[in-house]
Amino acid sequence: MIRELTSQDYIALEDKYGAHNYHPLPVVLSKGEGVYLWDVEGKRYYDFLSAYSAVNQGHCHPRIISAMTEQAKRLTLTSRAFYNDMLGIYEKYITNYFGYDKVLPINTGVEAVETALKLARKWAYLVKKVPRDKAKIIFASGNFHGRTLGVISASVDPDARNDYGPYLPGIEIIPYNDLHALEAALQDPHVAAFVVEPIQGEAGVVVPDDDYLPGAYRLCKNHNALFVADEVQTGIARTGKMLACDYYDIKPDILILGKALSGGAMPVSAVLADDEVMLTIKPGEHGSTFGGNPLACAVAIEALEVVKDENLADNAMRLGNIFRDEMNKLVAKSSLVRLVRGKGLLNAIVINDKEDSPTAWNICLKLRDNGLLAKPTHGNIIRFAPPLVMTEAQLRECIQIISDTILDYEKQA
Ligand code: IF1
Repeated sequence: MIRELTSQDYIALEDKYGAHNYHPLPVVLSKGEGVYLWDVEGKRYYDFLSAYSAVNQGHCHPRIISAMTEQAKRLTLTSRAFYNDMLGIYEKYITNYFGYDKVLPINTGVEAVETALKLARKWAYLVKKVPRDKAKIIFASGNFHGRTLGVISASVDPDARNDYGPYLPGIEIIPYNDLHALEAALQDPHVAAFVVEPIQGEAGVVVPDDDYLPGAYRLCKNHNALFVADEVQTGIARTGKMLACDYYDIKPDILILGKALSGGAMPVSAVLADDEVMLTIKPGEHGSTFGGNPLACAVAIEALEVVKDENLADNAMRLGNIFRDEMNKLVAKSSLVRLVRGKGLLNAIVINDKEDSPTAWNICLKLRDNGLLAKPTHGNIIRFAPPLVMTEAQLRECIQIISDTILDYEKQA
């Protein structure tokens, strides 16, 4: 017997049979197209999360889905035990796109970060000549780079970290947006790399001072350490440039990409570097069954083509400026919203309430009721990151929804 399940049924299934490692907003989605999502009851929403910036190109972009299905019918996976007719084409395409000698293709964001850490250590021992097992990697406090044991060892977030010890050694955590702290940490001659998000996503879309990233890059150069940019979330047009680092004209020694590299169709990530770094890893020393699979290659090429052909970086820049201007008007009108910050279409509003109060969560429930999906993050902050294919008219409709919802909430509180 087939019977229609309701949202409540689907939620109950996840609750009973799935691990409880998430606390989703209660909405059950079954369809996506462009900037829109639909729940199982058929209600339509504007997506203001974009799967944490993975669907920059919009849900189910026809060109990406077409590239995916065409390739899926031909060849999906060979492993790297053999060559295939897509990988080299993709490697040439993406290295040319971002201006690097080489790429190491892998799957999830955190695997790409792990790859970067391994590369940095290899480079430290083989090129910089750091004594064996002494290499150190510097991270910024408030970072989010994923969920592996290696990466959470660099986290200061108790939720990500607690009761997972012992942690990876060879890590130093310094304050974000603090060049003096970085300069002090770089005095250690064993430093392999400094790993940084150009904008900290999980910390609540924290944009550093304008001189921070170029200053950090220069300090790394002066102290013979690699500058590693985690652009898993900020990259691929999200912040109004192809890369957030493009705002400062800096080219990271190691660039980490993920999420929107596939437009959200499947996990595809990449680590880009020049030969001096990339060739320190030799055959057999790193890899993954699915890394560089032909399906991922076809999808990633198309996803990157779409970003260029549809001028998504320019659109993100233009719409982002409108969004922050309008949110600043809301800040002036509402005592509930303390400030808006961000770059391009990676933005957040800070709610004027205690960090542990449920206000941001409750506002997100009201936004959902009013047809817009966003997610609160730590410290009473709501992240706003719609797909970059949004039109100005759609954005203005969304701004209206957000403003009305917040002013309404304030009246009732
Ligand atoms: C989750 C946050 C976003 C990332 C950066 C690497 C990764 C991420 C800069 C790892 C992943 C995600 C993962 C997701 C929540 C989410 C997130 F709220 F936790 F901080 F986007 F803002 N570097 N970020 O942001 O990529 O391995 O997941 O593919 O539920 O963990 P991944």
